[in-house]
Amino acid sequence: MSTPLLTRDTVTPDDADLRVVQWVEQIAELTQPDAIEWVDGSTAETDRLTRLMVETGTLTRLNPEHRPYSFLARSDPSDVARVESRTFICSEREEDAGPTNNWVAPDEMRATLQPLFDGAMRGRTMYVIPFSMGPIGSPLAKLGVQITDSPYVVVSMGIMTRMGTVALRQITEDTEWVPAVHTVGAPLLAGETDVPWPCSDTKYISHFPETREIWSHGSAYGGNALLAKKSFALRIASVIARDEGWLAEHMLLLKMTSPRGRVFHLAAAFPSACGKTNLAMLKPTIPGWKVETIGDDIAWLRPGPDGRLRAINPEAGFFGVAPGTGVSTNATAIETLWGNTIFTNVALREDGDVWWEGLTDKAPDRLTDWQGNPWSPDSGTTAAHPNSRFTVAARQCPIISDDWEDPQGVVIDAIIFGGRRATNAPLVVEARDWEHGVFMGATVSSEQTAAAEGTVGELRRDPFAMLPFCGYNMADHWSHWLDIGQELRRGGRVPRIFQVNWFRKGEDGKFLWPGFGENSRVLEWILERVDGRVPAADSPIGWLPAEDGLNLDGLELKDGALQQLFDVNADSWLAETDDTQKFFDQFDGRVPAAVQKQLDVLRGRLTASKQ
Ligand code: OXD
Ligand code: MN
Repeated sequence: MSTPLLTRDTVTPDDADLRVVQWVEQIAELTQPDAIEWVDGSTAETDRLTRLMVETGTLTRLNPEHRPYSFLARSDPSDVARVESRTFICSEREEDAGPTNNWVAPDEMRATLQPLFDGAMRGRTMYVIPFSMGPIGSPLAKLGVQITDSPYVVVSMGIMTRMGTVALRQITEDTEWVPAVHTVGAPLLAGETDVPWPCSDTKYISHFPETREIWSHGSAYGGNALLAKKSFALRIASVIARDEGWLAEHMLLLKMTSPRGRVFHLAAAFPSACGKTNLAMLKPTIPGWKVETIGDDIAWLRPGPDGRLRAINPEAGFFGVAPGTGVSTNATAIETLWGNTIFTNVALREDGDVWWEGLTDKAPDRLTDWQGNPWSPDSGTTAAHPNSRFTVAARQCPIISDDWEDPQGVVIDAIIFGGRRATNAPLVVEARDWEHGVFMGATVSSEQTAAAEGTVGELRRDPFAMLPFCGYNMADHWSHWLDIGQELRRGGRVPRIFQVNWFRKGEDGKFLWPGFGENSRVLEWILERVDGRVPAADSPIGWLPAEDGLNLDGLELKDGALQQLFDVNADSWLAETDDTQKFFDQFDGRVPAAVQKQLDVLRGRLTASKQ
């Protein structure tokens, strides 16, 4: 079936795979755009789209003297974060989505979406974005094609993925590719003028794991709309990974070189807005160590032919949280943002540059806030939205690692799970073995941040930091991790697993640990453990640094802080194990026996420690 649109105006690339062309025709017929553009990924194209968006008011060009080739976007105030309550996993069977996902049967969801997508792109241009997650041609990479009616999404996808002709050429007759359809859900009637940030109150971010499709309606913000990121690289990829024997995880990747010159690679999972970008770009405060960045959000990990766990960053850019990223906290990120950056929902300075809370210690006297209103430090509001973002190419990072695009992936030496916990969780603890590590991942809990809608500060379970991102039953995800562990064990090279918490607070409500660059001390301990160079002390919850094990040279901690950072209070831990049991009970018997056993062993150890 072909539409007049395609035959009349559209330049369909000659080498486009027929399945892609037919799908594009089908979506055009459904959504009825005014025009169709196949995105080639060229600079000229980005240039044209950014000019267009400056004209329509979607983007403001920043002062090129301060921020060359950079733009500010202000979203609609109703469209500022991922909407987890509107995110759906539409597997055939409810139990395959599991209790931590919103489930709707695929037929029912299709019936709901059909009228919403019908004519949804009227008055707009439909863009076709072929993209590769992972270096082009890497055996670990995967392909997708996103259709969108938002030029902001096109330009952002161009930063976040390898987009355009290079990716389209990878799709041939037998290649698997994931189709992703996105509309802002705001058709324009003839003569109607557009708003700078079109969106709709009717939001659906829907995933069909069996058919590996994504359909998103109503939002143009971040993970709701840049479908390569959370929707593909985590939700759909986690399902593909389960079926193919690998892992798609919400993890940063970094390379560390020790003073002795040994190179390590780490993968670390943290819930959203817990400082992943800061950790990925850490400036060590301890002499001799070097940190280089590979990725700040997502890792795809697969046991390699040599039996070792290898990982790639499937993304090509950073979509980082701006507030809290500052000259004193993450100077590397600030350097990365020198230009070629899209800022969304930050404040605008009078000199045409940007500002957000935490960028500098002192706020400028006058700003325009993220909603376009005049702002001063007395306004009583934040100038930037707490979930305001920067979108920038990873290759602009001054400490990007030379192996960040290694098509074979980097070998992982250690895996870290973290959360934002005011109490209980120690600064660092090492798992006894892979199974114990899987238990640690399964029981991560963290205080909620502004990255998604919800009550900021509320403690919630966030297993593997994947709560909003696992495309299948979370308990099956733990079984899959156990299987991967077995495979790695057969190869004889199992990475060690650790849990960290930079956010523990003392009785005065203040953080006990300075964080940021000082976290290098914790990473040093982790890597010295991997290297077999430092002893550890047994505890009911795992291996803690032995007395004087952590390098605290030159660091002034408050009296008693160290003891509080590692305090294991058996009673509050036992209360937490009760809560964990309740959490496990939700999964109707799908929690793997090995994970349940870890909980029972932990309870036994805690009880014994009281005697
Ligand atoms: C992100 C998130 O944007 O986790 O990375 O919300
Ligand atoms: Mn994330």
